[in-house]
This record gives sequence, C-alpha cells and structure tokens, in this order.
Amino acid sequence: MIPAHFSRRLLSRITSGALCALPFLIAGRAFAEERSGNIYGLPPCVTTSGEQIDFIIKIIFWLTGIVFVATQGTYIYYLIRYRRRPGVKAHYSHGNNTLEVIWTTLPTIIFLALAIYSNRIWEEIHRPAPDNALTIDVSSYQFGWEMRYPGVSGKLSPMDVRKISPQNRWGTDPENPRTGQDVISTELVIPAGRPVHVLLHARDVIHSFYVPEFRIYQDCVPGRTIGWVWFQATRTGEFQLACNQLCGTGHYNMKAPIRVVSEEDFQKWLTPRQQKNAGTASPVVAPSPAKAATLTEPSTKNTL
Ligand SMILES: [Cu+2]
Repeated sequence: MIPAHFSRRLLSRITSGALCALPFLIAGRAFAEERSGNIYGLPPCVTTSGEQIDFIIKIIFWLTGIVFVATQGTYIYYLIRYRRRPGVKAHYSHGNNTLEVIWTTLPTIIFLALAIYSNRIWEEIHRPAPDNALTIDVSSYQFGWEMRYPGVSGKLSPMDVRKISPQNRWGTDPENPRTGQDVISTELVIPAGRPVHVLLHARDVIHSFYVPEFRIYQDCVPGRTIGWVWFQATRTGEFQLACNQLCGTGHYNMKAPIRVVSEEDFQKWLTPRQQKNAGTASPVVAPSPAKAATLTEPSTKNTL
C-alpha cells in the first residue's frame, strides 16, 4: 500500500510531466505530409534506396526504444523502491567503476557501429547513377518546378548554370539544335523499376527537392548542378514534389505532381512529346503568359 502523502506527490509529478509533454505530443501530430500510421511514423517507401534508409531508421528506433524503456523503468523502480520512508536511513554510494566502464563503453560501441553502418548506406546511395538511368533536369524557381526530359536524341541538350537567366531559364545554348528537342513538363513523370537521375537546379534562391515517399531531401542551389541524386521507384503511384526550404512568400504552394508509371506508359507519355519537338527550334511547352511573368520576376523579389 502506497502512503497517502507519497501517492499525492507521485500524482502531482505525473500530472506536471504529462502537461510538459503535451506540446510535444500535439506537435508530433502536425506533420507536413500524410503519414502511413505505422509505428515508425513514416510515409510509405517507394524507392530501393529508401528501403535501406528505413532499415537503419528501424534499427535506431528499436535500439533507442529498448534503452529508453530499460533506463526509465529502472529509474521509476528506484524511485519507488528507495523512496523516503520513516526510520530508513539514506545510504551513500561511492559509485561502481565496473558499471561506469560498461555503460560508457557499450553506447560508444553502439554509436560507432551505427555511424559506420550509416556511412556505408550513405555511400551506396550516393554512388554514381547507373548507365541505364533516365536523366531529368529539375529546375526550381519561386514558386514552382519544371522538368526537362531528353529529346529524340536520348540526351539532354547541354546547359551551363552560368547562363541561367529570366530569358534562358534552363541555361541551354540557343544555337544548339538539340536545345529545341528537350521535352519540358510541369509534372515529374517517371518509370517504375528504372533508375532515375535528377539534375537539380535553382533559378533564383535555394529550394529543396523533397519527396518523403522517395526518402529524398536535397537542396537545389543557385549557380550549382546537384548531380548526385538518383533513385529507382519500386511501384507506380502518384506523389507530390514539395519544396522544403523556406524560399519566400509563395513557398507553401511550391509543389509539383509526381507520377510513377509503368515503363510502357512512360514511353507513351514521352515519345509523342519527343517526336513533336524533333526538328523544331523551340521547347514544346511554351510557358503561358501568366507563367512567363512568374518566371521573369526578379530573383530577389519575395525572398525572406
Ligand atoms: Cu522553394
């Protein structure tokens, strides 16, 4: 039987603890994107590299979860077992060197193993894209996305980030005959089961290529080509590309649809567009006047 004065104290401590945890519990529900409701709080994973990332997330989840329950359980046990009781004298402990060595060495080994293993996965994910990868130029701007696919030649026309301007939003060479063959799209359409290599560009400020289901989050930096992101989707579906870098007043609405389709459907989508552009000197999707106005906005406008 727990004495009344102790249970009152315990109750007040539990109440204040719960009140302190409340903001964190509420914040935990306010995810920016829909989660799949699994124990890990992760959205579904649809890329091969994402599966590797999830694997390490799960290891860390269970490792820290078990340690949390074990340490907090011991803590609570000791709180109750050695609570202040009339007639019982406190005992002073000088510590235990063996225990100190164990609980210092063990976490060190665990952290080192996790660091080495994570690094291996990181290197595997960031190895060069396979030769059969489909290369897509992804361009970000305030406040939207545009994709550039190779034309009939099967290769993207060359570009230079230094040439990117409101007049030349892809930084391509207007004299190059291949420039007009590129296929421009405002949605990211990709084939499932084939590696996709994205070249990330920014026309004005830093944006971020963020697709939770792909487990990809990579900044797009003006003046640079970010060329180490590639992935392979494991199934078809519809997703959303969202900017995850606060890039100005319209940031909240900076998104583009992603469609992962079968290889056959992908060819059905891309081939007519490539054929339409073959031999022409201008891109297939000319921006609408409204879009053109957005694209030619001075890059310093609306930045934070
Ligand atoms: Cu952005």
